[in-house]
Amino acid sequence: MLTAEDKKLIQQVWEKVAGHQEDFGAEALERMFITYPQTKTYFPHFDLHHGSDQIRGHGKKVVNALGDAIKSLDNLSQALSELSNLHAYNLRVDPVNFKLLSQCLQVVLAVHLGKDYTPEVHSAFDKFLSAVAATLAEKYR
Ligand code: ZNH
Repeated sequence: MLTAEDKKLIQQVWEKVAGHQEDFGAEALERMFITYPQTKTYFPHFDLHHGSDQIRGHGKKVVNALGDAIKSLDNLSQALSELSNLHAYNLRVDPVNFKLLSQCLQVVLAVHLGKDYTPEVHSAFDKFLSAVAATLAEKYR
C-alpha cells in the first residue's frame, strides 16, 4: 500500500520527469530489450535499433500512461482499466515482464534524477510500479 508520504514523493518526482517522457521511456525500453532479450518477442513488428521512432513513440506512451496513473493514485484500477484489458486480452504479455520493465524504469530514474532519487523515493516508486503491474495483470486468468 502506498502511504500518503509515498504518494507525495511520487508526485514530486514526476514533476522532474516532465518534458523527458519520450527520452526516459525509450531508454527504459532499450534497457529492457538489451538486459532481458526475451522481452523483444512481444515487439516483432518494431524496429528495435537504438533510437528508433517506434521505440521512442512507444516509450512516450508508456511513460505518459504512468503519468496518468500518478494523477489517480487512489484509484489505479479505474485509471488503468483500459490498459489492463489491452494487456490481458489482446497483448497477453506474461506478467513476469512487468517486473523487468519496472526494474529498467527505476534504473533510468536513478541515473537521471541522481541524488533526488533517494532511498525513500526509490521505495515509493517501487511500490507504485508494483501496484501498476498488479493492476495490469489483474484481468489475466
Ligand atoms: Zn505495454 C502497448 C503501457 C508493460 C508490451 N503498453 C502499450 C500502450 C501503453 C502501454 C500505454 C499503448 C496502448 C495504446 O496504444 O492504446 N505497458 C504499459 C505500462 C506498462 C507496460 C504502463 C508497465 C509499467 N507492455 C508492458 C510490458 C510489455 C508490454 C512489460 C512486454 C514486455 N505494450 C506491449 C505491447 C504493446 C503495448 C507489445 C503494443 C505495442 C504496439 O504499438 O504494437
